[in-house]
Amino acid sequence: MPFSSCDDHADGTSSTSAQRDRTGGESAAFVAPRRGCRAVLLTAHGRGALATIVVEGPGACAALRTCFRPATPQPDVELPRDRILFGHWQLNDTPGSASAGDGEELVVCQLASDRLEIHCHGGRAVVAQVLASLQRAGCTIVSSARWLLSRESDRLRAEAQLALGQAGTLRVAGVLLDQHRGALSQAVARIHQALRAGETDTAATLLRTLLGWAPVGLHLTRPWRIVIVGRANVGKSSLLNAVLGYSRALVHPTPGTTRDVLTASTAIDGWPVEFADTAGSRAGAGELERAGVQRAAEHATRADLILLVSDLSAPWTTDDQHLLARATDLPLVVHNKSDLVDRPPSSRPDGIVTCAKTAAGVPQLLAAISERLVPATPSSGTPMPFRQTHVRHLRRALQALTSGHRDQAIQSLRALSENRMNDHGSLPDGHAGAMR
Ligand SMILES: Nc1nc2c(ncn2[C@@H]2O[C@H](COP(=O)(O)OP(=O)(O)OP(=O)(O)O)[C@@H](O)[C@H]2O)c(=O)[nH]1
Ligand SMILES: [Mg+2]
Repeated sequence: MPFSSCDDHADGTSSTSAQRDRTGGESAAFVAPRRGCRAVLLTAHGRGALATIVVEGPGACAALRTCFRPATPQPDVELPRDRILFGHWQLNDTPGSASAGDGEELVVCQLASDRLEIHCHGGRAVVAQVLASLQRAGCTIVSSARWLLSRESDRLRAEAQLALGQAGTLRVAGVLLDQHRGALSQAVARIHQALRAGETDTAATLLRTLLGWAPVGLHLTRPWRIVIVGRANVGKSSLLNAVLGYSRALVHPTPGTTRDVLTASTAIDGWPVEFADTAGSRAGAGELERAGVQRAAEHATRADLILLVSDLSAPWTTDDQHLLARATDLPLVVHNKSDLVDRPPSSRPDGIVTCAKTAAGVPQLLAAISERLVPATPSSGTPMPFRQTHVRHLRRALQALTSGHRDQAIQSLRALSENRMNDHGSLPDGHAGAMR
């Protein structure tokens, strides 16, 4: 984004000198930084239909007025309260610049004397430029993470609100909403209470239950990765297409068709997943094909689930057996091309029988995948850790508890709920993009 965050200034002021406003309103040229006035993008980062920006603090209205012209002129600096005003936003007020005079139509609503909301198109460029002009008008651009944490005393709830911006499906959004409503905070408080009361067994049980949901919780903002492997020509790409319901991957009778890793996102039972189709292994493969197979193997090491596809009309070979043995966790075996055999041979490992050509067996395959990824369905309001930091602190607490260090366990839980950020105004672990 072309604007720079001024969060880190000790006095909370912006370092960017404003340029002259050519729209006839308050001049933004050399505007003194408005101490305490801040602007924050509330909607998720990235492209969207709409974006919402909050401007708040002393001088919020004056800052907004340097760029915004209501369609119906308003006499006062302050705009009428709680009224949605349509108008023009001067996007670039740098005299002589190629885009000087560019503008954007948007709506503004003044909610309090020092708090306004701007609703504009959600494209990255528009959002970046509106924020940049607010910065030129003296506002400090604050990350949504910093803003939320400064308003919300419950850190875990604030984090859930931020994570909601990354929810890929309604189902994961529902689980995150539960955490935002306090499910995780209350569970942590209960453990705390048990620890303080000396009920260490109860605390350990509660910790284990909470940690048991970590494999689901950690995927609420990141899809499960499913990697499709198998010998060449067994129907891996056909199966991917059958699962997706559209022709994503190239399919051909010639073995060695897929060379590179090809990914596609979808949802199974409302859980977000990313499939990766890979190059099939076979004897006599050339250098390029072997490089593809190597890449497939690397990808498989990062998988949450491996689908090992085999051809039911061909014998189960040592290559299939090798692929089965190499997978770190037990892969889900798929016996494809069922239409080519009258009766599935018995001398093969258990698996799902499919015909990628007709999509027969695909519903069963999806059910099996869902069962593997989320073995127990969380009921409404189930607390679950959804960030690596949560899992780390909970594990530490459990470890301390099982080694008889109750105080350390309490400390780890405190660290989990503490409302603290690092010096850069972001939360101190992964998901950096979302938390920025
Ligand atoms: N009869 C039948 N043919 C299938 C089935 N699935 C795939 N095929 C055919 O098998 C051939 C290979 O299919 P692909 O999906 O390209 O196989 P692949 O495993 O991705 O092959 P590589 O990319 O070369 O590793 C194509 O001619 C498909 O039409 C099936 O269930 N039944
Ligand atoms: Mg293929």
